[in-house]
Amino acid sequence: MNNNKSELELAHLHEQLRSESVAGNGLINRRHLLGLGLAGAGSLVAGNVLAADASGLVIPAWSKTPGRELSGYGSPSRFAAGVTRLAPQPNAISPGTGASRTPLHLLQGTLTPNSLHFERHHAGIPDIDPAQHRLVLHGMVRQPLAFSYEDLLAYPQVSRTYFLECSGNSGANSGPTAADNSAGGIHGLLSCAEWTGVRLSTLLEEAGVTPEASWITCTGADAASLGRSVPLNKAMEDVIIALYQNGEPIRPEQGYPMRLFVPGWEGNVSVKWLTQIKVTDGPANFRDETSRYTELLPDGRALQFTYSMGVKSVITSPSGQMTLTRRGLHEVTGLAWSGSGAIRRVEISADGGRTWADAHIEENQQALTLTRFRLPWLWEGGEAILQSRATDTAGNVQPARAAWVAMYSPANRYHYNGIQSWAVSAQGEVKNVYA
Ligand SMILES: Nc1nc2c(c(=O)[nH]1)N[C@H]1C(S)=C(S)[C@@H](COP(=O)(O)O)O[C@H]1N2
Ligand SMILES: [Mo]
Repeated sequence: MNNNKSELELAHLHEQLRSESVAGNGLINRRHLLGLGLAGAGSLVAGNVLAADASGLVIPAWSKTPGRELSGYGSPSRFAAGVTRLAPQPNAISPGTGASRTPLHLLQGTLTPNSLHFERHHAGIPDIDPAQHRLVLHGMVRQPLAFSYEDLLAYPQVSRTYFLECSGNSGANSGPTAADNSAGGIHGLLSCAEWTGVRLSTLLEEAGVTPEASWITCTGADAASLGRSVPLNKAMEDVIIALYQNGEPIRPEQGYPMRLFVPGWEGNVSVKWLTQIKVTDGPANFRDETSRYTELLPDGRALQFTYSMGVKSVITSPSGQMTLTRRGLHEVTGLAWSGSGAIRRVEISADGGRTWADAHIEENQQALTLTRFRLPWLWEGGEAILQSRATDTAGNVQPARAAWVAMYSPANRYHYNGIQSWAVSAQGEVKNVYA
């Protein structure tokens, strides 16, 4: 291989790219990059021009003998064994209580594999026998009903793709110092799946809600008896009793055999292992909507029933604790979402918010799901601060961290949706910073 030639060629391509920048510090026009064709883009990504040589033609061992047997339930390649949930040390008193996070920085696309869906349990995962489980619908209804799992499977079902986010997600970034952590470690109480189940409105209509009713209160069958209240209009609008997740029966971690799924709202409201729905004329004021999952304000008052998740985005690559090992072209990519609609726009900055460029997102994004964004970035070994800023179809714009912090008491950790800043050092090390 002729290295001089490749370096010259590379310098020429970088020059061309620089002339097509869309914002400061190396953000590149994506259409222009694609216009360079495979030769240009490919050599930039490889970092040099690859010359075909005989080593590429050697037949590897795995091509010479038949591979292993089939299996009943698939698992990832052993070479991808590091792609796991980020689980903390188990709680000594109650090992099933706590949270594990989705490794957002190790995944692509927008759907979370079921095995990597984040977990948040207040009293472990109950081992529920669907043949014995019941969902009771009672309270302000003409006819109370009790459904078995089999009963529910016989109802008409719908499939919808929705994100699920814990309102405690990203709470670390509301603290006084920026934690040294990965994108998943900070923001991984976020997942997205296709949920299939029965619309709650179907069951409420069958039971016959009485005119004075205005809320439902829902309880899980776990030892926490987690309960949450939901206004009746939301319950009738798009809430489902989810039975399947990405096509297979919902996992025990996610609420097997059934969970409430409340699209766009804080994860805590989507009661897992759902066993009771009571129709009422007011909220129950459960523990998780009074002492927890309320937002303390600077004046000491607290917000209650902050249901919808704010507009938000995070760059998943390059992101915290990664190291860029070569100079040249990289793709900045990440996820954006909102509880108030679809994502309309994501902007990216590589200079700490001084200049911004629109990232590429696919057209016609659906509401209440994850949106993947991408933008080419030419990193030539300088320092950078990468940020992303999302706007939703309702016109909400993701706030700067300082603007978010100013709205709440320093003690509040819920509903953090400030802009994430990743600092890139001249050595290519990427770190969480407050910018
Ligand atoms: N019954 C019950 N439902 C529950 C919980 C729980 O501990 N028990 N955790 C809640 C919280 S705080 C969140 S963020 C979501 C997490 O859902 P997941 O574990 O499927 O990701 O479930 C909610 N529903
Ligand atoms: Mo949560």
